[in-house]
Amino acid sequence: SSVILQQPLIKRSQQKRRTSPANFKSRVFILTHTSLNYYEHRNGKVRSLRGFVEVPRIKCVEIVTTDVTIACRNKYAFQVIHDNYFLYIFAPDKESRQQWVLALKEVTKNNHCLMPKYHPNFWVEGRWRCCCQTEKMAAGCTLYDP
Ligand code: 4IP
Ligand code: ZN
Repeated sequence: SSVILQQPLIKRSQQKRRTSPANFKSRVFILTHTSLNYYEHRNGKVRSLRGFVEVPRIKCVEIVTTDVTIACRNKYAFQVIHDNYFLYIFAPDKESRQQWVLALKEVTKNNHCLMPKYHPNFWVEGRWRCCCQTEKMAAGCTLYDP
């Protein structure tokens, strides 16, 4: 499948296990019509696939609006929600973030699993910063515009 967008961005670990660290990694993201893949970058070459999200599994793609301090050098956050995971990705500037969000919305617009509502802010210290709900999987508080 042909490449729609490719750029080094920073991602936060998705914390798939209770014991997962909440760390940030610089990865080369590649979007195609079928998946969003992220790779480790080595010696100026894109190498070793670290993870991927299949396009049909994506439920929501949106900017994160927050006052929370972002602990990595890229300050423009967006979210890719898939299955029960939240993939937070950090772009170096607003333009890059906008490009990624628009491209991801375009490839996912006909997905059957799109969420009616999402959380525009982060989950911090046991609650959603947007709506204060204390259940991580609680329904979103803001209408999703695909
Ligand atoms: C890893 O930390 C990396 O952040 C992984 O990111 C991440 O996987 C892991 O989270 C996390 O434990 P260490 O390298 O310090 O072990 P990457 O795959 O980009 O290397 P995700 O799922 O975010 O890709 P878990 O929760 O998946 O284990
Ligand atoms: Zn919320």
